[in-house]
Amino acid sequence: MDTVTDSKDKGVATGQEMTDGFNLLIDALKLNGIDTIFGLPGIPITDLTRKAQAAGLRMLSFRHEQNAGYAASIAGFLTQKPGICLTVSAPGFLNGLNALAHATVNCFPMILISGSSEREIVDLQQGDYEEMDQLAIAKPVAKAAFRVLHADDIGVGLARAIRAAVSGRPGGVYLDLPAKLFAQSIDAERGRKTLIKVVDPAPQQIPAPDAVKRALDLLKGAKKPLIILGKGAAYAQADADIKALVEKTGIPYLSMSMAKGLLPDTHEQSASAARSFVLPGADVVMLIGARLNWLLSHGKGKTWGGKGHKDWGGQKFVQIDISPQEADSNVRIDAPVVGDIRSCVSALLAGMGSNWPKPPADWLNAINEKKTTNIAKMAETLAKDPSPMNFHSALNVVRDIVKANPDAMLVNEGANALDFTRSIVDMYKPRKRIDVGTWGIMGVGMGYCVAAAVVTRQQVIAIEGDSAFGFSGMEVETICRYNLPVCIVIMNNNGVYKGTDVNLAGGPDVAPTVFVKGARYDKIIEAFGGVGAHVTTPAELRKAMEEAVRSKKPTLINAVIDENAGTESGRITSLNPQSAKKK
Ligand code: ADP
Ligand code: TZD
Ligand code: MG
Repeated sequence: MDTVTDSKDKGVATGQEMTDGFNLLIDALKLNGIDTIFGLPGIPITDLTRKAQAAGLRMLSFRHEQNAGYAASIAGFLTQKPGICLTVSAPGFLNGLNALAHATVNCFPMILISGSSEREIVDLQQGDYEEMDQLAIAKPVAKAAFRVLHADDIGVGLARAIRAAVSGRPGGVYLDLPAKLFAQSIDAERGRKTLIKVVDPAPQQIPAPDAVKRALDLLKGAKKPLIILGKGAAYAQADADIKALVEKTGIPYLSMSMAKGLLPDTHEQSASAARSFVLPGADVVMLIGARLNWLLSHGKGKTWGGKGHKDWGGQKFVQIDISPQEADSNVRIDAPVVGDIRSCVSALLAGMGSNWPKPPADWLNAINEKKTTNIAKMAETLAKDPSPMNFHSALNVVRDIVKANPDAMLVNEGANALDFTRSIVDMYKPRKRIDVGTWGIMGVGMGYCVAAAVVTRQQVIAIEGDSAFGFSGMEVETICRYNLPVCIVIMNNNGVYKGTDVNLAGGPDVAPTVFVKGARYDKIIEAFGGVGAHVTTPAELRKAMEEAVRSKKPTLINAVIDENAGTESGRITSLNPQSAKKK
């Protein structure tokens, strides 16, 4: 804080302690336990980044705001505290906006704080430097959006942003801070009094007893029950209770991508290896922090045993979710249990009593049979050592490395590189797998790596499609600059989905999905002092990954994969529109 000594300049008594918008914002963040900012400096927030660093906040500077934003969003998921992304006005704000929308869609708590230009000029559209009505643009993709015009409202502004981000269903919040605000000078004592330490930002939401009873009655009568764990369950950090519930019921479970590891994928009740058997076969399904969106085929259609894509399979659903509006969004929910997952799960556990019946043996046996067959089939495929290397033989190595390092964070994006990794690489602990999320977006990779390394202080392993990596590849410099323990493996099949497409017109340009053949992504990290490795066999990949984990040095491994190995869009080929058929 500055002490004003020149009374003429400030019009206040000599010796009066003053503060300003910069310092109030930093103090408000610190007061609320926020210790890290992901951002990119420039007008009007350059000094904010410097002062935040000087005040003891970890200020992580990125090369593009989108990556800083994705980092903030996943930091929110991992910590239950809003991840903070700080950007400049108009273009920087827009670069961060993608991540804000991503946070909202994925239910991650995040606050995008952007500097903006002056209201008077913006509202009259007089053409200020980087002029834009950012608040209006943020609103449709944010859970909430606020603007602060006076320094003594900074405390309230941040408090509102924090509450909006983490309470109820978490989401992305926008906080608009016009340039003039930062320099506003106010009496320090008055300023301190305006700050708010948010009390109980994400209040418990206890489910209604009759909702709990309804759910338990339905589960008790089930002949073929199934539990689906989603990333809301991972976010809730109620790991022990969730494990206790799953084990006490004896019900087989599926983990959605980012819920993998909540219970180990090798758990005897895991039905992942029998997914296409249990979804259509189940009679009662309990969703815990998972939405019936496209990732679960909207709860109907062939995946669920329906005949056409609009047909329900006849399952009854229990849905545990904090959002009262989620139930019935796609199909009928017979027993909604609305509340926070920790409270709901412990209420269910308490209501189950001591002699809860295990599910019928014929259902469990049928699942185990399928599992055994499918796991044996997969083992056979993984044991092959084809040349060139394919996704399976490469991921067999990754699977072993992750097994040996169960605390490592796994970042994953791509199409085939995503789908194969999800199904081949087992996870052993909660919140270790972070990926493309609800939208299936490319570009989260390097931002997630930075956040995962900084927030968890664990080794990070990123399995990246060569296309996916390109969206955030420049952040390799950021990873090297902060010397983070990140090992990036690029599954290089020369393109989007595969490298073998041809130009339908036969012209000189290559097909839209094809990249430079034999690209050496490993050279990129060498430019910044990291370790590059170029590997063509599983043995070489193993050696390079082991060395990366041992040394903890920033490492990028260019793993050459058979360019024929992938399929269009990986597992979701069917979502591509087909050309209209001739009658
Ligand atoms: P997945 O993609 O893994 O299936 P989704 O993102 O679709 O998961 O679903 C997550 C759900 O979890 C959302 O509907 C969200 O409202 C809910 N959720 C998030 N946090 C909590 C919480 N603490 N308690 C209860 N539900 C939560
Ligand atoms: N842009 C964004 C932001 N997100 C997307 N999902 C896409 C484009 C479309 N897309 C996919 O859905 S996967 C993918 C793109 C461009 C890249 C797949 O290629 P890859 O992975 O090299 O990353 P594989 O292993 O070759 O399939
Ligand atoms: Mg590829």
